[in-house]
Amino acid sequence: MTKGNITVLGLGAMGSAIAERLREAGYTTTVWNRTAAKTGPHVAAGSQAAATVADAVTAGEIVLAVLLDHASVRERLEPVAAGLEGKLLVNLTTTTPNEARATAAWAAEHGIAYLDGAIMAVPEMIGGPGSRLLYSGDENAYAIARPALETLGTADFEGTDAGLASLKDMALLSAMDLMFAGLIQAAAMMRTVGVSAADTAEETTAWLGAMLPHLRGLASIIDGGDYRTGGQSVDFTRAGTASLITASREQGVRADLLEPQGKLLDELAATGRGADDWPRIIELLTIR
Ligand code: FVH
Repeated sequence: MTKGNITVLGLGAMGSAIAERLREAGYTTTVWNRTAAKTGPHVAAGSQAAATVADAVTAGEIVLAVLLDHASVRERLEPVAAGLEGKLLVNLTTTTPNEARATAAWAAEHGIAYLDGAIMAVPEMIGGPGSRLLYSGDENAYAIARPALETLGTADFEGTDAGLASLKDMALLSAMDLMFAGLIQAAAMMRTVGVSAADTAEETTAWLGAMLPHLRGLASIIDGGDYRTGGQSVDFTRAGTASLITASREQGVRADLLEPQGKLLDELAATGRGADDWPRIIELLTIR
């Protein structure tokens, strides 16, 4: 028994994984891709291919956009706004929060129920236990689409501001990027004495694993808003960061990845905050 008609726009690595999962879950799927040849394997597996975006939009009650970026979504959807009227559009394309809000406003103008999504998974994870997707925007649309969306992974509704899913996505990806940059820095330093990146990755994995519980302690200082809790101070951390920068340079390795934190700590010390807990850095990050 089929469960409904879902259109997937975009058959890159992620769109393909999503279309495949929806088929497995019993949905009738219509697929469209700019490079039409990519629809072949999906048609062979049971999907229908649409020749145009307009045809694809007509076929689905729910339309999932899984394109490259905000510009490609708007380029493809704006010409078919009339066809989307009364339908439910879920945009799983990575965008900034303001891009998501702009698309939500555009959808509202055209009578399109809009959900913005952020995928916290890689294509191989879709439908598996570790896959998590965030949604924000039209709550009623979320309630309707939820059974289908839950086949892709854990579904979390973040709120009616369409930018919220993207904001959390960007925040978590920021944390991830800084962590991965940390491995690059460590590997650059260790290879100066012949240690492989693989060995440094093993050591880094163990070390960061041991440090992860400290995230909650830092968060509690930030949420408390009192930066005199007796935690690790700006002065202490500043000296430590200065040592990291010096050690890196002594090994002939640029310290560009470490320097930004050093600069922020210097700024706090220069304004008389040296004895404060070092997470006070967060107060400098707000652009005023
Ligand atoms: N892959 C991943 O691990 C990440 C996980 C987190 C979420 N992202 C986001 O998902 C969106 C799609 O990513 P993807 O992995 O499918 O990306 P690609 O394999 O590069 O496929 C891109 C598709 O977009 C089509 N496309 C590009 N430009 C246009 C355009 N101007 N008009 C219409 N379609 C366009 C492209 O078509 P084609 O090149 O095959 O003709 C692909 O279908 C993305 O936002 C990630 O950030 C994935």
